Amino acid sequence: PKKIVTFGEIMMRLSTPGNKRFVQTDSLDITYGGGEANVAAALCNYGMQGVFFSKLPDNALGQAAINHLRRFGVDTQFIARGGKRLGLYFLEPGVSMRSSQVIYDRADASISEAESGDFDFDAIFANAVWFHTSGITPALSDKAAALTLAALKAAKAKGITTSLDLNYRKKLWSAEKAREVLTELCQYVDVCIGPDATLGFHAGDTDVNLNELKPEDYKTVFKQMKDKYGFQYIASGVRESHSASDNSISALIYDGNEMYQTARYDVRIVDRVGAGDSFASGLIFGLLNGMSAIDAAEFGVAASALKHTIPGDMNHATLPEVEDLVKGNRSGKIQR
Ligand code: KDG
Repeated sequence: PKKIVTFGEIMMRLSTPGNKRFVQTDSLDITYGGGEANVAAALCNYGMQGVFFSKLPDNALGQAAINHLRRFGVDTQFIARGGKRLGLYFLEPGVSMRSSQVIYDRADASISEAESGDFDFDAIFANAVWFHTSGITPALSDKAAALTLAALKAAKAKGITTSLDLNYRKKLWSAEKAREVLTELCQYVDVCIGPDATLGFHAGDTDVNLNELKPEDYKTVFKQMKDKYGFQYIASGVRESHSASDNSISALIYDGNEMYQTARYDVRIVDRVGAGDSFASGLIFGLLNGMSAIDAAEFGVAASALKHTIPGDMNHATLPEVEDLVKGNRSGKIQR
């Protein structure tokens, strides 16, 4: 199978059961997730060799996060052990008119203190065909930002295709800092993913009001970004939120000439955390398997639609299920 490497943080997620609010719950459900870990897990589900590297504490909680990844068959051999702690995040899922709430408790997590000596990039990237990371990881600390840059450079030096999901997290850093750091990282990125392409990052470079951008206007922004950074593709999910329980989703992909929009799906939300990572992994899977840009984006958005129906950060949808949905064999798909 093709080897795809991802790098980032995996956290323990503690979520309230049964639509309870944080202030009323007496118990919390445990799972594990993190943008790039979610991508590695989904790619393993599609039969690829997903390798996730990070740093986790040398205690039972670090081991539990590794064991979770192993359920999917993720290759965890390059995860460094040590440092202070496992990052946590608390989730109060939203429903109807009540939005989801996220509280991070991830300061001083082992990955934020990791250094290049923790990782052997030659071994990690040997025989790999793709490297994926996100804008979450460089937001964790200056050290994590330096590692993200070093990993992207090492991957590019080996001729590996790279993708970055911008994944802007305003709770982790300011728009100014994000723009500064991501601008440098983007020099080493082939496939740029994320509607956040527009937020706090590119915003300073254009007079378009990005919050009011319509899909047809994205082409202008995507073209500017491609010209500036030389991306091969820029892709973005498009989400229309009807309530915390119902969304319509589709995606856009720009190849330097054409902008394509996928079919739209009306989804009832069971859990939408990781839906963007499902899009990214589907897109990567499609591009790696010879699909055209639009077909890869169609695969990604179908995978993302299915993720909305599955609890937890990681996508347990199978390859035949995603393919079936792309073919229109299930309800909820609205042709473009
Ligand atoms: O994309 C999903 C992630 O947001 C989730 O798994 C948690 O990595 C996470 C984060 O930093 O929010």
